[in-house]
Amino acid sequence: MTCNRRTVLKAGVAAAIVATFGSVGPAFAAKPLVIGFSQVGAESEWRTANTVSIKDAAKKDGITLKFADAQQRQENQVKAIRSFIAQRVDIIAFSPVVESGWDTVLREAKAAKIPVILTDRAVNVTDPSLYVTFIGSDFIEEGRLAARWLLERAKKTPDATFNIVELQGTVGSAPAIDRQKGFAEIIAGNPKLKIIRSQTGDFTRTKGKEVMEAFLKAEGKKINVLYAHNDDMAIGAIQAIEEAGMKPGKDILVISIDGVRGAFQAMVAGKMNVTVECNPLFGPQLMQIARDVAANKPVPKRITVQEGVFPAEVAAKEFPNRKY
Ligand code: GYE
Repeated sequence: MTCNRRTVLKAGVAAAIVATFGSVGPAFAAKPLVIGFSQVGAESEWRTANTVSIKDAAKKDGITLKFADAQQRQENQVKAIRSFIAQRVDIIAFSPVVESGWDTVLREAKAAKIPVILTDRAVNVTDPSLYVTFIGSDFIEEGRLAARWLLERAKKTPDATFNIVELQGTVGSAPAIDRQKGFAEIIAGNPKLKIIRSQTGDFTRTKGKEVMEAFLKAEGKKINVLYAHNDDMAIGAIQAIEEAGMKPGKDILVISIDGVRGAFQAMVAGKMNVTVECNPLFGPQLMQIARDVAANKPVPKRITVQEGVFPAEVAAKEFPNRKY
């Protein structure tokens, strides 16, 4: 008797669930996906936009995001990844601050059967099966595009030589290594274009300004071009150039990468000449890939983000369209 009543009751509850959710299966199966994400830090406008894009996309998709800020330190990222493994998240995603030194911790993730998605920056590992996929930009190509802009510009003044100072990104990071490589490849063998100083500014405004001050002290008016691996360093350097009594964008050409709003403002003000776009807004794409990986669907090993080049001439027109 009691047994029967319970059966009826159960059937009633199931019917109510079916009525509410359409079918019994998904209502019970819909456990939110949990992603552990280790971010590089908050070093630049680009990074801030990237963090917002990832957090917003997770929220919109009902994905639980465990977010850890590594403050530009690899050991913090290793700790965060180990804690994600201990918490048994469904997916680990991270933007590696530097390229090397990841084998051990990624082997631990693999042993725990937690798939790893790389975002933005690549790693140098001996076993590519340690991560499922990498979504990010082609940094070598960005460096090439920056140099090609300068080559075109140099054609306008065939007799001039261009002494270049380079502000590099974080030492050992994929964007610093590749942006240097791509740029060097294009100017190689051209006697008019010469890098006279190159030093890291760690992708920040403060360091960009400091290092540019040192460049100016050492080389002064010999400097014709600044090539910065990101906009924030370029914006810091612009201040240093102005404080040294020179005109950024005129006395010293300013070439940079990212395409953040601050760069567009600098171009509109005539203080920067060109920025090569590096798109940080891949949060929605990352969530889609995470869902595919969790569902065991095949995903490409390399997913490249599309981007453009924006010279100062188009800055005012493009500025209202910029989303970061
Ligand atoms: O260009 C820079 C940031 O890894 C692509 O990191 C990213 C770079 C970006 O700090 O602004």
